[in-house]
Amino acid sequence: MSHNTNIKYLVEAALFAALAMALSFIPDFISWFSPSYGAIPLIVLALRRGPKYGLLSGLIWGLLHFALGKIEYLSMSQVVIEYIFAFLSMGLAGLFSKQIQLQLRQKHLSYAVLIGFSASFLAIFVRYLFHFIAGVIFWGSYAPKGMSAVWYSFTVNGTAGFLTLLLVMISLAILIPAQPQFFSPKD
Ligand code: 218
Repeated sequence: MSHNTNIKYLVEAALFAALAMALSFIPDFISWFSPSYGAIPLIVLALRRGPKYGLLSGLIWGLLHFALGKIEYLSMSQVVIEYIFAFLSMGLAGLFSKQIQLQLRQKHLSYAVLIGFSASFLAIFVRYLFHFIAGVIFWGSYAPKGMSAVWYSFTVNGTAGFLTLLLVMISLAILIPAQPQFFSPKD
């Protein structure tokens, strides 16, 4: 890989993180159950460029929350779990990058979409597992009277994670067949 391509990949990772952050400003109509719209560009970038640039992009997306003051702060360890580890794990979708590109080169669009679904499931499951754990440890006192911290965190983060997965799967089912070359770039 030449020096120039490395710079190009870094710029793409930063651009897609910025796009994900911009989408994080969409107002939430259904309060805490809201899906994470930024997961769409982040997972697209991870599938396009692989785990290294995907994880970098996820990390930048998480760090942008600090720069723009969009942190829900309860404690130092809570913030590290929810804004570093959780957002970083979105890049795990990139582990499926080689597989999706193999299928796309062979024009197997349905297989490519299924691989995209698997990548999304992995990334979003791990991210919301972090939010679930943080929810049990740090957000339990916000549970309605009589509701356990585990059940409260599971319903809140399970719903948000499920809606995020649904949103990303619908997006990939449209984007991969429409723009296969974007997921399998020549350089
Ligand atoms: C029960 C509960 N409530 C709130 C949070 C915090 N949380 C949940 C999901 C996503 C994010 C990142 C910003 O969108 C945060 C901070 C929680 N973990 N659990």
